[in-house]
Amino acid sequence: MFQRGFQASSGQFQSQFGWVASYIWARYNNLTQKITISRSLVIFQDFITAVGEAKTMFITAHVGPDGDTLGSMLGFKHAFEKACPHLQRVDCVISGKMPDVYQFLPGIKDILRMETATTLLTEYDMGISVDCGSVDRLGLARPLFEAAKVSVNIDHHISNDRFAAINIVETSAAASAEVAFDILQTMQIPMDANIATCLYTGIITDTGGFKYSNTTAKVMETTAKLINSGANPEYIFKQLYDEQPQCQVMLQADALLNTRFNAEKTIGWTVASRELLEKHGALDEHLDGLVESIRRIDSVLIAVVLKATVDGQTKVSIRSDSHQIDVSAVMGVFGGGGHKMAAGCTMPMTIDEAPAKLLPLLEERVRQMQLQA
Ligand SMILES: [Mn+2]
Repeated sequence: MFQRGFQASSGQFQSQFGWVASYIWARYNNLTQKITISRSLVIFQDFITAVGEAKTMFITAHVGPDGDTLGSMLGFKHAFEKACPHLQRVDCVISGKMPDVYQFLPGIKDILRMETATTLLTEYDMGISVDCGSVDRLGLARPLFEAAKVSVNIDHHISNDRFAAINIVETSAAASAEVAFDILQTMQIPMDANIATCLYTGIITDTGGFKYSNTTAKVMETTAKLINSGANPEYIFKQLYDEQPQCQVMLQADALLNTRFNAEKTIGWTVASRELLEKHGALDEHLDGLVESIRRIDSVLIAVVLKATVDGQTKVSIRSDSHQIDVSAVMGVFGGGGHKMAAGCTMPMTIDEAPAKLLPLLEERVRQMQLQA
């Protein structure tokens, strides 16, 4: 299926005529379907060719992986292992810790960690980074990624700096999993329940449970196809959101009670020290979702959670509640990034020092927005 799918079509449209010719040809024949197919073939062409030529592949992602990161990695792994028998191995590897909440994902146990992996090759034919905006966020996996014969960057962050040989950065996509779905469709790799569960998880987590502005009609169409292929919405939702450990609920209640605000209450922030995590016997991942609770407060336009890292720096998680406030740009000032309304960075200072550096920039953003209104 895979062989027939991409070889016949790509040969016909791309190698001989290129995109412009195939577009004119399709218009001439009034075949809109062909236009769609040839457009995605142009975008994915180099990637599809590289997959066809690779014998060994590894897939990696940013440190501190989330549902989209892991879902996209595993979706690709399941799909390629099933549909590309010429691939001798598809290894998934991440740097750093993996949140427990994603243990339900099919194949999650096969994801290796750079810190402990002993079976990795020193050089792969193909290295794929998913859901990662810049190469330094690959952490310990970066050297392996850079050593690959072909490097690929598949992502949807607007801050992505196109760090690979092949870059597929679809900033209009809600999730990397949505991009992965489009690629697999173009390759005519059939969905199954495992692939669908992984990609569905990526989409539901990056759309905040289908409630952010990135929840487009296309997202819903993709999601419907994933459900038809075996993704179970009730099961996945329960795994992700309805089963929180007690330490998580208590930690977040504590941190939420200590939320601070500026005078107009347009900016709300809270601080999570290592001591606070220890007090509740909680891990870093148990702060997930806290920033949303602050953003939900009616007056708040920017919500921030400042977390102390083990090495004494400050990890910032930030949300905007207005389309007019681009928090990704503010995070860029500190070497971070993300999406317009959801972003983050690591500041090289303690959680006591960080607010004084960060808050004036946020105040300025709110002021600019109010002036424009
Ligand atoms: Mn993502």
